[in-house]
Order: sequence, then C-alpha cells, then structure tokens
Amino acid sequence: MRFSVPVVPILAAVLAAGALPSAALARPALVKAVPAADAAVTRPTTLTLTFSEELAPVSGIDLVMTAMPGMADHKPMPIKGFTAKTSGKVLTVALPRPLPVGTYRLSWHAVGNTADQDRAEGSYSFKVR
Ligand SMILES: [Cu+2]
Repeated sequence: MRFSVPVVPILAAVLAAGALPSAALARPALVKAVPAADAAVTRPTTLTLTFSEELAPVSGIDLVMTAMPGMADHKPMPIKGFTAKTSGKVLTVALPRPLPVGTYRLSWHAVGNTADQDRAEGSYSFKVR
C-alpha cells in the first residue's frame, strides 16, 4: 500500500518553520560605525556604533592600540578609562581625551534588549592620524 498523503511538502514546511526561530532575528548586527572600519580619522573623542536591534546596557567594547608611528615593535596596548552607554540601537563610547595617533582594533559585543538576550560580537580596525 502506498501513502496517498504528500509527505515531502509537509516536511519542507516543518523544516522551514524550524529554520527561522524568532530569536535568530533578534541578534544585533552592526549596521554603522563612526569611525568606520578601516577609516582614517582625526583624533576622535567619541566612537559610535549603530546596531540593527535595541541594545541591553551590558553591550560594550574593548579598544586596543595595535601600532603607533615611530614604534617598530608595538605590543597591543589596551585603552582604558572610557565610558560606553547604550541608547536604543546606538552604543556611544566617550573617551576621556582624544585618541593618540596610531592604529586601533575595536572589539564589540552587543546584547539584544529582549528576553532571550541574544548576543553577537565582532571587531574592526581604524586609524587615527
Ligand atoms: Cu601605543
């Protein structure tokens, strides 16, 4: 005896529903950064990261100076003393003084301001001239 019910379309529908849980849609993605990735900017005092989702206050960044002019063997140097605040989809980093000339690597972690607290992270570099 053969099945008369079309099994394949039902399976496809079940798989499609399972492949896109609503939690995955709430994961914050970086949509804009100032300074932008790979940009060269004049000594900034503020860094701004805009995400696709509302952010929880535990979102933040780490900032490391990776190179500076006239220093051949520059070890990664963590930058401290800034404040990071979230407001809606925007994370604003306020530096106590303009960043010195050099190359920086910014690593961000963003947590969605929803019950599931979806977390994402990434990093990029920029230059201060
Ligand atoms: Cu340095």
